[in-house]
Amino acid sequence: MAVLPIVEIPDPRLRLMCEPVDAIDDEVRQLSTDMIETMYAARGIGLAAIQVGVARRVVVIDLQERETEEPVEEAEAPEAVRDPKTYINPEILWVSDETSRYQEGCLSIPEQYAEVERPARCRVAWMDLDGQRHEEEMGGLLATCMQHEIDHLNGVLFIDHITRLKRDMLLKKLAKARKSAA
Ligand code: GNR
Ligand code: NI
Repeated sequence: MAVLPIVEIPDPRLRLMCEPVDAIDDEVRQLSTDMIETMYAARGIGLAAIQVGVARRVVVIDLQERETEEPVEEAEAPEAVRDPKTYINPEILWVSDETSRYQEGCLSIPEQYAEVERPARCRVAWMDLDGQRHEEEMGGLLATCMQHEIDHLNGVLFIDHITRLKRDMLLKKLAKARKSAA
């Protein structure tokens, strides 16, 4: 188990097209375990492998681990509410015409948020860690998070979905925050 460092913009690895996983082996299982631990440590609700520097099509999601205003001690986060899922080679089969808007954030673009419009529902196929194929129609935050994560597998970031003006403002804010933290 390991908390891995998270790759942040403008790291060019975030723009790579990630490679499908062809065999679920110990390496993929270890990657999944480390990604889940890293996601919880960073208080994210999802994580794509490229965010820890691995250009493979692996995603972990746990919507329970919502970001909160107050920092919660690791020991206080009840294990019982944790329900991490690993999605291998996730693929979007269908999206709804209806859209929804969420205030999105990304662990690779720290502490910057913007409203993103995406299809409200999507049908996704994936493989689990046992090599079992699944297919499910998703809505709500799961649909948004899944689309955000699958974007990562294709080198796409949420800032690619907002206007240039909003993107430039967000990147300026990030540069300023990094400068004052340095
Ligand atoms: O923690 C995260 N929160 C979030 C909020 C709205 C839409 C998507 C996300 S995913 C993000 C973690 C992350 O960067 N995943 O790639
Ligand atoms: Ni992200």
